[in-house]
Amino acid sequence: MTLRIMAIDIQKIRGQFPTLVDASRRPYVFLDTAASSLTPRPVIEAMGRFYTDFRANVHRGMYTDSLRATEAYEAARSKVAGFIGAEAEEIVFTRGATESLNVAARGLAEGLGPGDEVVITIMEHHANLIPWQQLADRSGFTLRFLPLGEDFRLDMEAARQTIGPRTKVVAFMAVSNVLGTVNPTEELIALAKAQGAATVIDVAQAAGHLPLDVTSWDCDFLALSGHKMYGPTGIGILYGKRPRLEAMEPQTFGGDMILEVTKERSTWNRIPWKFEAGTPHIAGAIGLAAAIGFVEEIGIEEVVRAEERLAAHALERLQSVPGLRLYGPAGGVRGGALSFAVDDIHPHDMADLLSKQGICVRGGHHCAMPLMRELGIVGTTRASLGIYNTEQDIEDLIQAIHEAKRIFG
Ligand code: C6P
Repeated sequence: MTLRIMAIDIQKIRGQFPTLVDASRRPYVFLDTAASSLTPRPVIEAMGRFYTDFRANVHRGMYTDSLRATEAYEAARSKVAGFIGAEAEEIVFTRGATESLNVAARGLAEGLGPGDEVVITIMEHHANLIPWQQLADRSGFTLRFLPLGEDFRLDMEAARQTIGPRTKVVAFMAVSNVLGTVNPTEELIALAKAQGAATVIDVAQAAGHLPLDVTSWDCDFLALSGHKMYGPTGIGILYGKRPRLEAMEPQTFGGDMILEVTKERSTWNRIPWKFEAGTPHIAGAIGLAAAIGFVEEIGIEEVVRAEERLAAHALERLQSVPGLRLYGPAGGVRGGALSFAVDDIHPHDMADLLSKQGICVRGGHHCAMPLMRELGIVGTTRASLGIYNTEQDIEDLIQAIHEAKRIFG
């Protein structure tokens, strides 16, 4: 079945998502894709087929179901590779972006010590901050932060000053989960490469929303989660450039990641399997491949266009609410995370009042506490967009915010 119609048919897309078509849920307006997207039927069905048709472990059995499971699992790896412009061997399945970022950070920190610097941004999710903090404490390297400049975007002048000869790693998010800011990925990679520094890109909020191409970016590592791009929870990937992965020691030990084991010592399997100890999330990988298929059916360019249009509309509508402060770029290229505060209503109260009206948003610090401190706030209310959202969803949100204001008024 093809979902590609002249302009995309959002109603048809919505029909693919069980929770959106379940009338018993109404009112139900889902605006929390940045936390975790909804899952379309093709993904649920692909995972179901694994459990009903060929449920077996991978890389172990010689019987048909095990061979089918292995084939589907490795085909999923190839699908992910194609989606981001990589080779299949460069795709390591993980539990999600958090695990991927931890693995990349530990691997890169191996060679770092006092005098070396790792540069991240002030808007990072804790998943791309705490691993570096911990490793800096142990290894003695310095962690430096790129600040915000105008309109909640990175201060690139400061980036040019900060990324220098001591910089060994530049690790940053492509799109902010709080501000919706789209960071200048190519420019940051160029600054890092000019200093011979490694690059780690957190695309948790970009995957499924923007085109990704590790070959043209020429980055060293990239991390994403399946559940934010219409895939299942508990699965993600770490992309690592082949020589990087080959040079990196495995961090988890056990079955499947070895070549030869004696009582005294062990040798490692080839990449990517040396990083996948134990039985993997087979259904998750299959589901992730189906999610990529779902996005590709629509067409990533169409996704970008639809989300940009809706984000522009949402910004305009939000800014029409008296007393609403927006935390994020007010226009231009941006992602679908729309953070705001209204009067002095606490973000948790706002999220709760919206929830009572059937609107699903997130309130709080969004795992970005240093950013909140920088902004001088405890948190925001965040509405975030996915491919299934409509102008009606935005209208319902605006009405619900007015109602919350009235209750607090
Ligand atoms: N952000 C949010 O509500 P995991 O939890 O491993 O799938 O993803 C972590 C992560 C890493 N980077 C970015 C930019 C993210 O947005 C997230 C997850 C969710 O904003 C849950 S805290």
